[in-house]
Amino acid sequence: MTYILVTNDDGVNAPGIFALAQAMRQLGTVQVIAPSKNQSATGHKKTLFQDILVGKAIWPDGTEAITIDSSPADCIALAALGLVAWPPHLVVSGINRGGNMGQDITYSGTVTAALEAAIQGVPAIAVSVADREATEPAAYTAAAEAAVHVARRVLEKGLPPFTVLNLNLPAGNDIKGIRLTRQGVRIYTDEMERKGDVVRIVGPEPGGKFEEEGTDLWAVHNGYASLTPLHLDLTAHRFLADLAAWDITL
Ligand SMILES: [Mn+2]
Repeated sequence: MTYILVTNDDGVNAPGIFALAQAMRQLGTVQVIAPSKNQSATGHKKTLFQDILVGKAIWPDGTEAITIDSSPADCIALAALGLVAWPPHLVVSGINRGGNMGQDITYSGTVTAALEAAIQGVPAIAVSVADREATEPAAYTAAAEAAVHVARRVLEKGLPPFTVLNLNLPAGNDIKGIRLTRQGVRIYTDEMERKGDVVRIVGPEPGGKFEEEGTDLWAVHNGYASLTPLHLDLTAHRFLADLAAWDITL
């Protein structure tokens, strides 16, 4: 029996993870292990030598989800350490409320949960909808079905070591098709709000260089699902030769 672990970063009660877990049951048994509250943009946070509270949430459909009072990466790390049955055949993270494209990926708890699975040797997919207004499970229907299509292939074919798939969907349930893409370039328009010693970073959903055909941002901006393979090796391989020419010696 195929066994799939589902997590997210929006928290166990977010509509996206409910839609994702429901859809993944088409492929096998699903275990949900998710942050107890919203952990968006917490990045690849691992909690060491600190207490972490474990709990349980019961969804309206009867699903018993394990909750972790910490990051999405901690959910997967703890799963791999035996908090739930391990290893699954697949880890799926999402469906995130808001796209995870361009430089979003190292901020993203959705993507870093998938990267943690890759570190633990399990194939993983991160799934996001580029719509911050998606507040109902129905807004995730098409994304969940797209995730099932991709997951079915990953279960057949596997993934290379330290590689995950990053799936992003446009808003709405009318998707033109899927494009294999590379990571694009986000243009953030964050602002700082300040009240005395208290500051906040705020900003709208960032745009990007949509004219760069072949990128994740381009595909989603043009109504396509975007599927990008990501690798944990962040070495700037193309810069290595130039760096050698600096002739650094000690
Ligand atoms: Mn999120």
